[in-house]
Amino acid sequence: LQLEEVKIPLFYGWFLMSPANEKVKCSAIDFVKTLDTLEAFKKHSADFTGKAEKEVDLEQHFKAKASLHCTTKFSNYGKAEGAKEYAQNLVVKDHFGSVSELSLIAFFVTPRTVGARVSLTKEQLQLWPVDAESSVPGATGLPHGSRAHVTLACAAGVEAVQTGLDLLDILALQKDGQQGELVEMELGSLSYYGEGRWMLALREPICASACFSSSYK
Ligand code: 2AM
Repeated sequence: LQLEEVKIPLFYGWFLMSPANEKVKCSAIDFVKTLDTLEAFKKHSADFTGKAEKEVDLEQHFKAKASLHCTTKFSNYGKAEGAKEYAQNLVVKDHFGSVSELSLIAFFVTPRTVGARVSLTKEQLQLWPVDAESSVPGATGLPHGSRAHVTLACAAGVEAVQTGLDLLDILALQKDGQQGELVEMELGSLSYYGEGRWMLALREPICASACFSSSYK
């Protein structure tokens, strides 16, 4: 048997540890269930169903993710741009296997995805690729780290990569000064940005322990 060259993973990220993983999943389910009962949401259910008056069962609409993480670099086994440089970055090597706290500051829902926005610390930002935002049209000018998120669920046929794009889309609307309808909830204030886009800014951020590591599948 010959030793092969070390392969670059599919992606790097912070993987939520137990019990944080379960805590975040439960909070997300609670939020989605509550959202579904709100009059403000029902008024716009056509964004999800395509038909006026037809209600949407959000729990049916989405398929929840089992193990949660916040992707830093999607390397695609070395095929993605900058994958090799990221793997060789000393900060990445030094932090590999380290545990830190992720701060979840908002939940968001679109007809495609459910996610949690992550606010990265200065140290965590060192692991954030320089082009994570600038590589997305429409997201130029958003601060480094804006795209950081945890994918909680996707609608049928939707790939997880969509969650970060949905987040950037909402942040670009916020930056343009669009302040949608506001609904005060126990967890924080909920805003509607049109086309089925909702964001709940959490009154109290959710803290989740996570391990910086990589995944091969
Ligand atoms: P996510 O970070 O929004 O969850 C494996 O596919 C992981 O890498 C998923 O968690 C996924 O999305 C993320 N991912 C897939 N393709 C990506 C891409 N092109 N850019 C950034 N992240 C990607």
